[in-house]
Amino acid sequence: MKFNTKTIHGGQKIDPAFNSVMQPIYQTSTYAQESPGVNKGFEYSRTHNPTRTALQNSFASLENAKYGVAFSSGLAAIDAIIKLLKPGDEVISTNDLYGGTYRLFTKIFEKYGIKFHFTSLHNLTDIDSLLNEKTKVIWAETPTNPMINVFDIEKLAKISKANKLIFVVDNTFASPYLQNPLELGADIVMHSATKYLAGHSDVVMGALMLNNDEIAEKLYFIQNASGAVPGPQDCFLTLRGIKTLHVRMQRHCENASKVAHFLNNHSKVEKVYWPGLESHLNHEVAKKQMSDFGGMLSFRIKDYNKNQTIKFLEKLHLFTLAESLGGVESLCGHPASMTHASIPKEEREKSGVTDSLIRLSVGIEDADDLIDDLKNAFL
Ligand code: P1T
Repeated sequence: MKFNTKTIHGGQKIDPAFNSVMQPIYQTSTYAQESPGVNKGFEYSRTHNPTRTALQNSFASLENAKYGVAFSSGLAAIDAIIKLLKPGDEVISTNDLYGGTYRLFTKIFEKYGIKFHFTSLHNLTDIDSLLNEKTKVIWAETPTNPMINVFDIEKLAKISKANKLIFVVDNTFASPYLQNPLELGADIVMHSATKYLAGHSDVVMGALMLNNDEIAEKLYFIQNASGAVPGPQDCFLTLRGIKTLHVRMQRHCENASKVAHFLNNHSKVEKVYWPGLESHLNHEVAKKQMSDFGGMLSFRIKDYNKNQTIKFLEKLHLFTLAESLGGVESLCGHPASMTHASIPKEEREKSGVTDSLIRLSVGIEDADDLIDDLKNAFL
């Protein structure tokens, strides 16, 4: 099955109860048993729910994975992965990553004795210098949030394999439409399905996809034992969103390209971060591992300070000032005071998240209207 068919049919079956074409919302916490332990495979909805099972099958199909695991948010999915570790274990992570992921690592898991090293994953010798017998995981986002850096997944996978590590790729910004990290050697793919997968800014959801039987068994155990599971209504909404992922992504990429080129040619713009631009530091890697360049971009306006940057954002109308990304509507954000506020200033500035950085999630409206909105904000 090709990707554009998988979004609609991947892992899906006609529901046996009434042959409904769409997956029903099984809004139930529990299931009648004929006798203790004798049931139709469902006992309690924290453990299994048919709507969630259908979604997990869709997740797996999108990343060509054997297993899909659904969580109540992207962060809950990340939390489950780190729970595979034990005190003393170490993680090498990119230093350019979603602020909430950084907060979870440093404010929650460091307390339990897990050590996180934040470094630029571009420099493979930096990784070498951090590797030791306690290292268990390499954690990469690509493209990164919010600097839109692109890391070479195959190269990182090689290092990870050579050192018997678990290599995790947060694939939220690309979506499975643009890249499939498992095929490039990653062990676990993670998504904030809140974003492109669900696609309509109406649900919070996390996803893990993987092929390894042993790790999958542990993650399903953690999913049930820790209990951060999504409800059936949210599973339904995500399944419904996924059915149009390919057409939405195509338009996100087209519109982002137009917006990126407009900004790149604007006399007041200092720098645009979008991997489709030849000037992007990792343009060649992006061309190699992504089928297009995505709907997320960041930029800076020449000589703007924090106040001027925020005023610019306030002047936008079609780009709504909001957290999140990946929905059909365009959003804009100020990472330094919004999505990345939980990273200390000194730390975030090392990766370029300064007060003048603006992040755009380019939606699927008419690109001319989006560009007009930006033009007006420059006036
Ligand atoms: O919000 P949640 O579904 O829990 O996902 C967390 C998450 C994980 N990874 C990446 C790359 C993300 O961007 C996010 C969430 N990000 C935002 C809310 C944001 O505006 O960047």
